[in-house]
Amino acid sequence: TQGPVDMSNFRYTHAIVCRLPDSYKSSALGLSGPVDLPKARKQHEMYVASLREIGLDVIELPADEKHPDCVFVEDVAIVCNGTALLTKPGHPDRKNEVVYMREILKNELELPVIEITDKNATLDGGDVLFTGKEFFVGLSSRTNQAGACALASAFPEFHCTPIKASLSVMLLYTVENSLHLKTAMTMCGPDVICVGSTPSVQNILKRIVKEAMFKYQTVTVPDWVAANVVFANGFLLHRSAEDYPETAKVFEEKLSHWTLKSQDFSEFEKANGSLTCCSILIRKTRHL
Ligand code: CIR
Repeated sequence: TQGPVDMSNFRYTHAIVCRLPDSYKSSALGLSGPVDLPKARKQHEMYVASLREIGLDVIELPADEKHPDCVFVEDVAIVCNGTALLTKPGHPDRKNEVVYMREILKNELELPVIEITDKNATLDGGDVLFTGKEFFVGLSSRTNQAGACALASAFPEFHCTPIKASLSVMLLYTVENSLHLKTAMTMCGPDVICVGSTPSVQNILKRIVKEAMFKYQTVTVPDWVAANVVFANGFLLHRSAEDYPETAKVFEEKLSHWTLKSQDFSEFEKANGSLTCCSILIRKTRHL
């Protein structure tokens, strides 16, 4: 049996985001279609506004033209339990995104920052699913076993399980060369995993459930990309009915006990970006 629902690991005080550089339009990795930059900026503004409405102090990093993907801050650091782990981004073009992030985490947020020393390790934050009780790490084109080990040793208080992505999903994504575990599943409540209905994603979920230390419920949505939601402070930020009507319906039917906030995110999806990608959520117990 489960204990009482524990919300504490889904309460946050701060969020780090990064403004969108112009270079995103032409040079973001894995672009699948032409980006409407003004529309992307509007979507990002709405996203930041939502984070503020959720009650977060939002720290905005300036756009970094040299790093077209810098808007996807989730990949460069994992913050949990008051500690930050700076990652080793799996794509060479993104490695130096950690430089800005280190500075903010240390100097502005005054968090202890752990660096990965293993030269062979690669780790993208998008592959790290924290359930509030344990970690799952997707082994992907961006994240390797050594990266998963680095995560495990940075947060020894939590169990950490590496999960191999299934072949079909790998094939699907090798094209874009960007599979992140969290693109396909995220937490949509304490002990509740939101996941797409496609067989390949369900296959990954099965492995997670089998290896998990704790029990989880699931909410299944028809559009697997829209299973990526931000759950924070009792709010659920999800893809809009305009982007994914069928999935938005599921959220309204099954998750209306949270305050639902809907978000258009088409221009970020074009570069394999999802809702969680664009922020790092932090809980500071002590006020700055
Ligand atoms: C990349 O390929 O790195 C970016 N275009 C997309 C990163 C998405 N991040 C994420 O899923 N956490």
